[in-house]
Amino acid sequence: MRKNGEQMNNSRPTLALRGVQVWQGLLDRPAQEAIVQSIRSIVAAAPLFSPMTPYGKPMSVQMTSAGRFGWVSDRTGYRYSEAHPRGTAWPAIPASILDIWGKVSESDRVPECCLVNFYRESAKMGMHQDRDEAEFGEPVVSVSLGDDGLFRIGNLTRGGKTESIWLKSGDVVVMGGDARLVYHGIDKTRSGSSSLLNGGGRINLTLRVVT
Ligand code: MD6
Ligand code: FE
Repeated sequence: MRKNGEQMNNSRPTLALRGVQVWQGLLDRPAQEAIVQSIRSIVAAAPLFSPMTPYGKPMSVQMTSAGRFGWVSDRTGYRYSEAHPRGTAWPAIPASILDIWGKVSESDRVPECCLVNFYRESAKMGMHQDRDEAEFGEPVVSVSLGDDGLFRIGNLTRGGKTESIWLKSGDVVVMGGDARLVYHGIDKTRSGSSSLLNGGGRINLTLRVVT
């Protein structure tokens, strides 16, 4: 929990869906452009790769990370790693991205991983829980940039009724508290819906405390 006087924030999420907070339009266009610039330097130091699922099929989303830990996936499974698949350390999480965590997370920890997901046309992400972290008391914060993405929110167990929302460029999602372990995924993106990224596509950043 936040200590008195630390990082006070008087804004509020615009929407809550099954306990998942959505801060629509939290980042204006200049803020989005600045973050895209910092993602370019992350990708220069730690190139995007297509993780292999344990089933031997590449994911449709390309990934890289910043921070002490990055998320990797290969035939031995999914895990956090202190090295990029090519063997190098991950770059630091840029301050402009850490600032978003400070605004919305209500945490006094610092994120140790910023996972960068890049969706080209027709990429999607199946329903999953984020449960490779040690501390489920800490939220996961996500930032959407570029094309709209159809975000589906389910339940604490697989299956059942779901609700969906289009996430737009500049929207921030906080998955914490009772909603920390809900199943969620991206069904599709709306190609050409944003002019933010040269060449189109969608970027989603997820900030996590890992240890
Ligand atoms: C995406 N997001 O928006 C995928 N996970 O592309 C996630 O998987 C996610 O948005 C945890 C918390 C928030 C998220
Ligand atoms: Fe997730």
